[in-house]
Amino acid sequence: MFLQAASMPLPVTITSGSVYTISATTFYDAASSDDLGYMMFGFFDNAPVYDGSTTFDHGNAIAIGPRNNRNALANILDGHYLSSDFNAPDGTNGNTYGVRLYESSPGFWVADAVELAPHAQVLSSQTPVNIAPLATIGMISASTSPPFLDNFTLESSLHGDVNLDNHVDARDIAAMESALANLTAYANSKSASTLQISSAGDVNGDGKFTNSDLQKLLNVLKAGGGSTNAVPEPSTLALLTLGCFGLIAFAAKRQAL
Ligand SMILES: [Ca+2]
Ligand SMILES: [Ca+2]
Repeated sequence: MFLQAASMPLPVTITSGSVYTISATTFYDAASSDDLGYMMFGFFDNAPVYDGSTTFDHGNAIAIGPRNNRNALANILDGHYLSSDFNAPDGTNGNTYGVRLYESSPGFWVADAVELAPHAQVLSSQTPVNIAPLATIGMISASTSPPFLDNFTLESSLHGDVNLDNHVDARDIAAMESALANLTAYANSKSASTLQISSAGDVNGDGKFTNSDLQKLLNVLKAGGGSTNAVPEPSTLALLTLGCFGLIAFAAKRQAL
Protein backbone atom coordinates (compact mmCIF):
# COMPACT_ATOMS: atom_id res chain seq x y z
CA MET A 1 0.00 0.00 0.00
CA PHE A 2 1.12 3.50 -0.65
CA LEU A 3 -0.45 5.62 2.05
CA GLN A 4 1.05 8.98 1.82
CA ALA A 5 0.39 12.65 2.15
CA ALA A 6 2.86 15.35 1.27
CA SER A 7 2.66 19.09 1.26
CA MET A 8 4.56 22.31 1.35
CA PRO A 9 3.58 25.76 2.58
CA LEU A 10 1.65 27.82 0.09
CA PRO A 11 4.49 29.25 -1.97
CA VAL A 12 2.68 32.39 -3.07
CA THR A 13 0.23 34.74 -1.46
CA ILE A 14 -3.16 34.45 -3.09
CA THR A 15 -3.89 37.98 -4.18
CA SER A 16 -6.74 39.71 -5.90
CA GLY A 17 -6.32 40.07 -9.65
CA SER A 18 -4.36 36.88 -10.23
CA VAL A 19 -5.23 33.43 -11.55
CA TYR A 20 -3.63 30.37 -9.96
CA THR A 21 -3.48 26.98 -11.64
CA ILE A 22 -2.12 23.97 -9.77
CA SER A 23 -1.63 20.92 -11.96
CA ALA A 24 0.07 17.55 -12.25
CA THR A 25 0.49 14.81 -14.79
CA THR A 26 -1.05 11.58 -13.54
CA PHE A 27 0.05 8.05 -14.22
CA TYR A 28 -1.71 4.82 -13.35
CA ASP A 29 -0.84 1.20 -12.93
CA ALA A 30 -3.04 -0.43 -15.53
CA ALA A 31 -2.88 -3.73 -13.63
CA SER A 32 -4.50 -2.25 -10.56
CA SER A 33 -7.70 -3.86 -9.37
CA ASP A 34 -8.04 -1.55 -6.41
CA ASP A 35 -11.40 0.04 -6.80
CA LEU A 36 -10.81 2.25 -3.80
CA GLY A 37 -7.75 3.94 -5.23
CA TYR A 38 -7.65 7.41 -3.90
CA MET A 39 -5.57 10.33 -4.90
CA MET A 40 -6.01 14.05 -4.73
CA PHE A 41 -3.85 17.08 -5.12
CA GLY A 42 -4.38 20.79 -4.85
CA PHE A 43 -4.64 23.52 -2.26
CA PHE A 44 -5.17 22.54 1.38
CA ASP A 45 -5.72 24.39 4.65
CA ASN A 46 -3.25 22.58 6.87
CA ALA A 47 -0.87 19.86 5.80
CA PRO A 48 -3.01 17.07 4.34
CA VAL A 49 -3.06 13.89 6.43
CA TYR A 50 -3.94 10.28 5.65
CA ASP A 51 -3.79 7.76 8.47
CA GLY A 52 -4.23 4.60 6.41
CA SER A 53 -7.87 4.16 7.36
CA THR A 54 -10.86 5.72 5.75
CA THR A 55 -10.09 9.06 7.34
CA PHE A 56 -8.65 11.71 5.12
CA ASP A 57 -7.98 15.15 6.43
CA HIS A 58 -8.54 17.29 3.42
CA GLY A 59 -10.14 20.12 5.32
CA ASN A 60 -10.78 22.99 3.03
CA ALA A 61 -9.06 21.32 0.10
CA ILE A 62 -9.52 22.84 -3.29
CA ALA A 63 -8.35 19.80 -5.17
CA ILE A 64 -8.83 17.36 -7.98
CA GLY A 65 -8.81 13.60 -7.46
CA PRO A 66 -7.80 11.45 -10.41
CA ARG A 67 -8.93 7.89 -9.76
CA ASN A 68 -6.60 4.95 -9.71
CA ASN A 69 -8.16 2.32 -11.92
CA ARG A 70 -11.27 4.09 -12.98
CA ASN A 71 -11.24 6.34 -15.95
CA ALA A 72 -12.81 9.12 -14.03
CA LEU A 73 -11.94 12.17 -12.02
CA ALA A 74 -13.59 13.76 -9.05
CA ASN A 75 -13.13 17.25 -7.82
CA ILE A 76 -13.05 18.10 -4.16
CA LEU A 77 -13.50 21.80 -3.97
CA ASP A 78 -13.52 23.56 -0.62
CA GLY A 79 -13.59 20.24 1.19
CA HIS A 80 -16.77 18.99 -0.43
CA TYR A 81 -16.93 16.10 -2.83
CA LEU A 82 -19.00 16.51 -5.89
CA SER A 83 -21.42 13.65 -6.11
CA SER A 84 -20.48 12.81 -9.65
CA ASP A 85 -17.23 11.87 -11.27
CA PHE A 86 -16.13 13.37 -14.51
CA ASN A 87 -15.95 10.65 -17.07
CA ALA A 88 -12.57 10.64 -18.73
CA PRO A 89 -11.96 8.52 -21.81
CA ASP A 90 -9.50 5.63 -21.94
CA GLY A 91 -5.95 6.68 -22.46
CA THR A 92 -5.85 9.14 -19.59
CA ASN A 93 -2.44 7.86 -18.53
CA GLY A 94 -0.14 10.83 -18.82
CA ASN A 95 -2.86 13.45 -18.92
CA THR A 96 -2.36 16.67 -16.98
CA TYR A 97 -5.18 17.80 -14.72
CA GLY A 98 -5.45 20.72 -12.39
CA VAL A 99 -7.42 23.21 -10.38
CA ARG A 100 -7.74 26.83 -11.42
CA LEU A 101 -8.46 29.43 -8.75
CA TYR A 102 -9.58 32.94 -9.62
CA GLU A 103 -11.97 35.74 -8.77
CA SER A 104 -15.16 35.75 -10.77
CA SER A 105 -15.93 39.14 -9.26
CA PRO A 106 -14.00 41.23 -6.74
CA GLY A 107 -13.61 39.29 -3.51
CA PHE A 108 -15.59 36.29 -4.79
CA TRP A 109 -13.30 33.34 -5.51
CA VAL A 110 -14.21 30.30 -7.56
CA ALA A 111 -12.38 27.17 -8.71
CA ASP A 112 -12.50 25.17 -11.92
CA ALA A 113 -11.36 21.59 -12.37
CA VAL A 114 -9.39 21.58 -15.59
CA GLU A 115 -7.53 19.34 -17.99
CA LEU A 116 -4.43 21.06 -19.36
CA ALA A 117 -3.12 18.35 -21.68
CA PRO A 118 -3.61 16.83 -24.08
CA HIS A 119 -6.96 18.62 -24.12
CA ALA A 120 -7.25 22.17 -22.80
CA GLN A 121 -10.68 22.07 -21.26
CA VAL A 122 -12.65 23.03 -18.20
CA LEU A 123 -14.14 19.95 -16.51
CA SER A 124 -16.24 21.79 -13.97
CA SER A 125 -16.63 25.48 -13.61
CA GLN A 126 -17.25 28.23 -11.12
CA THR A 127 -17.46 26.37 -7.82
CA PRO A 128 -17.40 28.97 -5.02
CA VAL A 129 -14.47 28.48 -2.64
CA ASN A 130 -13.16 30.06 0.52
CA ILE A 131 -9.50 30.94 0.13
CA ALA A 132 -9.03 32.25 3.67
CA PRO A 133 -7.89 28.93 5.22
CA LEU A 134 -5.50 27.97 2.40
CA ALA A 135 -1.99 27.40 3.72
CA THR A 136 -0.40 24.54 1.78
CA ILE A 137 -0.28 22.78 -1.55
CA GLY A 138 0.15 19.03 -1.67
CA MET A 139 -1.30 15.60 -2.32
CA ILE A 140 -2.77 12.52 -0.69
CA SER A 141 -2.41 9.07 -2.22
CA ALA A 142 -3.80 5.79 -0.97
CA SER A 143 -4.05 2.67 -3.03
CA THR A 144 -2.81 -0.90 -3.26
CA SER A 145 -1.48 -0.09 -6.68
CA PRO A 146 -0.97 3.57 -6.60
CA PRO A 147 -1.10 6.19 -9.24
CA PHE A 148 1.61 8.76 -9.12
CA LEU A 149 2.13 12.34 -10.10
CA ASP A 150 4.76 14.19 -12.01
CA ASN A 151 5.26 17.83 -12.93
CA PHE A 152 3.39 19.16 -9.91
CA THR A 153 3.23 22.83 -10.73
CA LEU A 154 1.65 26.03 -9.49
CA GLU A 155 1.34 28.76 -12.08
CA SER A 156 0.15 32.26 -11.40
CA SER A 157 -0.74 34.94 -13.86
CA LEU A 158 -2.50 38.27 -13.80
CA HIS A 159 -6.09 38.35 -14.89
CA GLY A 160 -5.99 40.13 -18.25
CA ASP A 161 -2.25 39.73 -18.78
CA VAL A 162 -2.69 37.75 -21.98
CA ASN A 163 0.82 38.45 -23.30
CA LEU A 164 2.31 37.35 -19.97
CA ASP A 165 4.57 40.38 -19.48
CA ASN A 166 3.39 40.91 -15.89
CA HIS A 167 1.36 44.01 -16.75
CA VAL A 168 -2.25 44.48 -17.68
CA ASP A 169 -2.24 47.24 -20.26
CA ALA A 170 -3.16 48.17 -23.82
CA ARG A 171 -0.69 45.67 -25.26
CA ASP A 172 -2.92 42.92 -23.94
CA ILE A 173 -5.69 44.03 -26.28
CA ALA A 174 -3.75 43.10 -29.40
CA ALA A 175 -2.54 39.97 -27.64
CA MET A 176 -6.09 39.00 -26.80
CA GLU A 177 -7.22 39.55 -30.38
CA SER A 178 -4.47 37.22 -31.58
CA ALA A 179 -5.28 34.67 -28.92
CA LEU A 180 -8.98 34.76 -29.72
CA ALA A 181 -8.20 34.29 -33.42
CA ASN A 182 -5.96 31.27 -32.83
CA LEU A 183 -5.45 30.24 -29.22
CA THR A 184 -3.08 27.36 -29.92
CA ALA A 185 -0.83 29.41 -32.17
CA TYR A 186 -0.74 32.27 -29.69
CA ALA A 187 -0.01 29.97 -26.73
CA ASN A 188 2.80 28.34 -28.70
CA SER A 189 4.27 31.71 -29.50
CA LYS A 190 4.43 32.46 -25.76
CA SER A 191 5.64 28.96 -24.82
CA ALA A 192 2.58 28.74 -22.62
CA SER A 193 -0.32 26.34 -22.36
CA THR A 194 -3.56 27.28 -24.05
CA LEU A 195 -5.20 27.08 -20.65
CA GLN A 196 -2.75 29.55 -19.15
CA ILE A 197 -3.57 32.03 -21.88
CA SER A 198 -7.30 31.44 -21.69
CA SER A 199 -7.20 31.69 -17.89
CA ALA A 200 -5.38 35.01 -18.07
CA GLY A 201 -7.79 36.15 -20.78
CA ASP A 202 -11.01 35.23 -19.01
CA VAL A 203 -11.29 38.75 -17.69
CA ASN A 204 -15.02 38.66 -17.03
CA GLY A 205 -14.61 35.48 -14.99
CA ASP A 206 -17.30 33.41 -16.67
CA GLY A 207 -15.00 30.41 -17.18
CA LYS A 208 -14.74 30.94 -20.94
CA PHE A 209 -12.36 32.89 -23.12
CA THR A 210 -14.43 34.73 -25.70
CA ASN A 211 -14.96 38.08 -27.39
CA SER A 212 -16.84 39.31 -24.33
CA ASP A 213 -13.53 39.21 -22.49
CA LEU A 214 -12.09 41.61 -25.04
CA GLN A 215 -14.87 44.07 -24.35
CA LYS A 216 -14.41 43.61 -20.61
CA LEU A 217 -10.67 44.23 -20.88
CA LEU A 218 -11.32 47.40 -22.88
CA ASN A 219 -13.71 48.57 -20.19
CA VAL A 220 -11.28 47.73 -17.39
CA LEU A 221 -8.46 49.62 -19.07
CA LYS A 222 -10.71 52.54 -19.94
CA ALA A 223 -11.68 52.74 -16.28
CA GLY A 224 -8.01 52.83 -15.30
CA GLY A 225 -8.03 49.29 -14.03
CA GLY A 226 -4.78 48.23 -15.66
CA SER A 227 -1.63 47.48 -13.76
CA THR A 228 1.12 49.37 -15.51
CA ASN A 229 3.25 49.50 -12.39
CA ALA A 230 5.63 46.70 -11.64
CA VAL A 231 3.92 43.75 -10.08
CA PRO A 232 5.44 40.85 -8.20
CA GLU A 233 7.05 38.38 -10.51
CA PRO A 234 4.76 35.44 -11.11
CA SER A 235 6.25 32.26 -9.97
CA THR A 236 6.18 28.72 -11.11
CA LEU A 237 6.85 26.21 -8.41
CA ALA A 238 7.38 22.64 -9.23
CA LEU A 239 7.00 19.77 -6.84
CA LEU A 240 8.82 17.06 -8.66
CA THR A 241 8.06 13.40 -8.89
CA LEU A 242 5.69 12.56 -6.12
CA GLY A 243 6.39 8.93 -6.77
CA CYS A 244 4.78 5.72 -5.64
CA PHE A 245 7.88 4.52 -3.82
CA GLY A 246 7.84 7.02 -1.05
CA LEU A 247 10.36 9.12 -2.88
CA ILE A 248 9.15 12.61 -2.30
CA ALA A 249 11.14 15.51 -3.52
CA PHE A 250 10.18 19.10 -3.37
CA ALA A 251 11.82 21.53 -5.66
CA ALA A 252 10.97 25.11 -6.14
CA LYS A 253 12.10 27.37 -8.86
CA ARG A 254 11.15 30.82 -9.90
CA GLN A 255 10.91 31.82 -13.47
CA ALA A 256 9.37 34.62 -15.39
CA LEU A 257 6.33 33.44 -17.25
CA1 LIG B 1 0.38 42.11 -20.38
CA1 LIG C 1 -14.82 35.07 -20.12
